[in-house]
Amino acid sequence: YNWKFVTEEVEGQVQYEYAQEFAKRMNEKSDGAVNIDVYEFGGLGSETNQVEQLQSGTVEMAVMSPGFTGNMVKEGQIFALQFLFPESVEKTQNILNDSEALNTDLRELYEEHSISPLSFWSEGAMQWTASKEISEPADFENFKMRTQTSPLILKSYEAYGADPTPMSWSELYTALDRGTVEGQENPIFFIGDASFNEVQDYMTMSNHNNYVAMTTVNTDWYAGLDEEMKTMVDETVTEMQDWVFEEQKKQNEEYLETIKNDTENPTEIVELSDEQREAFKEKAEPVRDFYRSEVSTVDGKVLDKLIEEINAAE
Ligand code: 6CS
Repeated sequence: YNWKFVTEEVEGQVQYEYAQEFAKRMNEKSDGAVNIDVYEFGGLGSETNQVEQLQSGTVEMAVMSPGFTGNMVKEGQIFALQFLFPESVEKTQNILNDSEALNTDLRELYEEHSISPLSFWSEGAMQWTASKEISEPADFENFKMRTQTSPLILKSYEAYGADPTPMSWSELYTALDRGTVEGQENPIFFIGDASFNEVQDYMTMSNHNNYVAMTTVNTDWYAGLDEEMKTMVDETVTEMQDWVFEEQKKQNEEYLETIKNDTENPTEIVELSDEQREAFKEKAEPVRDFYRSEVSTVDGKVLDKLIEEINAAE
């Protein structure tokens, strides 16, 4: 067996290291029968190109961010809703592992587009970096914010009064440097590894959302696997949930120190008070109704079920 596994990140970053570890485990378990080539981001095009490659079966496996599938799988934009999941990455990960709304209902909606998400996992809590201090919604007024391509992510920043622009992360460093955009959201490890802190002066510890990625396979290819191989894939996907939790935790902790200790390119860390966080939450809340009425193709059913699961978990 020779499979291709594409990721949206580069060597050292969580998605890429995940895919390498996955490949290693599959190779060992199959006594060398399964060889998976892991592709770094960039070699096969943009994040959106990679979605198309998985759908067509050019690649068998991909780590994919729902933030790049929103124009197609509307429901997947659920992850754009800010302050929905708990602030704790651990609690969020447990919900991602057990959620029927995601692992059954949302999965079926992706499968209509030949994408089978086998697991959902967090790459950490997201923070805002910016060219100015962001500590209340008014600071976002007309602020040029870079986002991924899902329309609901843009909508979420418009709710704060911002002026969002979707782009691939491959263009982001230069765009921040030139001021084409003034800020962005990502987990800390990614901000540090991609050096966005070099071209940003502030990082708000907003924890406004968890970054969620999916381990995906081409639906027809997966259905065609023999039972033994399918079981091996499924088991490895399950094992990897704990592995990736530890990996993101380590990387996010390490990069926070790196960013704090970078005296050459200092970044001011902005902590939000409960009141300040509440002000963002208030603005974010109505986006859920917009999701239910304008985005969802199933009357918000996946969201309502997920909210029940989140409430039960908390
Ligand atoms: O901001 C982005 O678009 C990128 N962020 C992460 C954490 N992974 C890949 C993604 O393309």
